[in-house]
Amino acid sequence: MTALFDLTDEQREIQDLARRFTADAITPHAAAWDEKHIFPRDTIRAAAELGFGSIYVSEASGGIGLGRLESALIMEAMAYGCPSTSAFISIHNMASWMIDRFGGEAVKARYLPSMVTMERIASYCLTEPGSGSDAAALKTRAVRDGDDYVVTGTKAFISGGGENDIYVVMVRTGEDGPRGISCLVIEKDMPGVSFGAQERKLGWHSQPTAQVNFDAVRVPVDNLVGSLGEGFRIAMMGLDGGRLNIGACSLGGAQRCLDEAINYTRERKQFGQAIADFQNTQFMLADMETELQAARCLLYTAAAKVTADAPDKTRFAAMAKRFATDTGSRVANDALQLHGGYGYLMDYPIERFWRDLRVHSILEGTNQVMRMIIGRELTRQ
Ligand code: FAD
Ligand code: 2MC
Repeated sequence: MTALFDLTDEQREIQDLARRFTADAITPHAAAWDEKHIFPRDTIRAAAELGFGSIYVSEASGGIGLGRLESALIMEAMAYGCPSTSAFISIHNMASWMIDRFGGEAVKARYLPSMVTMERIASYCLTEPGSGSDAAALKTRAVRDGDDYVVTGTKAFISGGGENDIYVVMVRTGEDGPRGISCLVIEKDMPGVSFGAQERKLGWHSQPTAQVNFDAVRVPVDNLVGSLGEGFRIAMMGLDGGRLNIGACSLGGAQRCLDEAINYTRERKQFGQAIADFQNTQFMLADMETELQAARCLLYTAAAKVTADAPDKTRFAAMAKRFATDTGSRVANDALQLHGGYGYLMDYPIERFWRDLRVHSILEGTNQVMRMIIGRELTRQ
């Protein structure tokens, strides 16, 4: 019976590999990346050498062809060192999968070989200044002219904006609403592509975020991913997986905070005893552990459903994202509280995790949007 609820040997090996990589290449540097706003391109490429840039890209396209649970395990392990860097790699995975799953042979051959190695890194561009939660209201327009689309518009909050080489962009090619949206691959160096200033953020300092502008950018027609009008569905299917990964990044970050809190409270003494011996401390740690385990169970179940293409996969991905990201932030907040004033200092890692995890309740669909997805499905006639 327990085998049903346990990881397989292969999954444990993948988890161990990701944990070793994190301990060697991420954890020792993450505080400096955060403080100095360093984008760790070399570490990201090293992750790609292990296949972590193409986790659920098919083997035929050069990926490692694993499922979404394995992806969650890898993201969770890397987030134990740096949630921001792990999430950045997740977004590249999402964009790569969209090209692999829906792209024609030409677009796959042009981009995927350099994407699986992360020699070229990809961004996912859905949000615009005037459309965030209401993503289907996007206005960036692509008009057919001969063998090109001419693209004009602006994407906001783009992770990797200005640094990445490839932009997987949702554009309007037809009517208003979701059915008039298509998906196009646009390169950084195409004439007419420009970037806004780097955003100044509360967290996620190890990765750039910027507005991306398209001013009459000519994009070859065969850079279309999927068919005309299919872009919104492709974008949403990408997010089913992205949301699992963001939830997994919260789990990994929160687990680190819990481990730090256990160590700290065992060593810190007040009123002549370790603060770990106060019942309040033990009750807080007990709740942190319990809620984290519950979130992990839901997230792994949702991941298995997305791999299996289960009919309720979108609802489960939304539930898991909502629950794991809210739980992760609560655990990080409690860990900070248990560190007292020291938790507020950059000498300890907690405040970085607290800042990095906070945005997971906002991006890849706010947690209110997650509730909308869940509620709509429950009440659909
Ligand atoms: P809004 O949609 O304006 O929402 C504001 C508030 O209103 C929220 O609390 C929201 O939940 C609430 N709200 C809105 N509609 C409803 C409703 N119907 N019912 C109840 N409440 C509602 N986007 C990309 O496309 N690519 C990226 O790479 C990317 N990276 C990001 C990186 C960072 C650091 C950040 C902060 C954002 C990033 N985003 C990216 C954008 C992100 O997905 C959006 O910020 C998010 O979807 C919310 O959109 P918004 O900011 O426009 O907020
Ligand atoms: N899989 C497949 N198809 C889907 C789908 C999914 N997960 N979700 C929706 N669709 C289809 C849906 O079936 C419908 O198809 P049809 O026209 O054939 O009936 C179509 O898409 C439109 O769906 P809705 O009617 O649900 O569209 P609506 O406009 O009401 O809103 C909502 C959908 C709110 C769920 C969507 O706009 C949304 O997810 N908003 C949040 C935006 C978001 O997550 N942004 C993240 C940006 S990326 C980021 O932040 C990063 C850090 C990378």
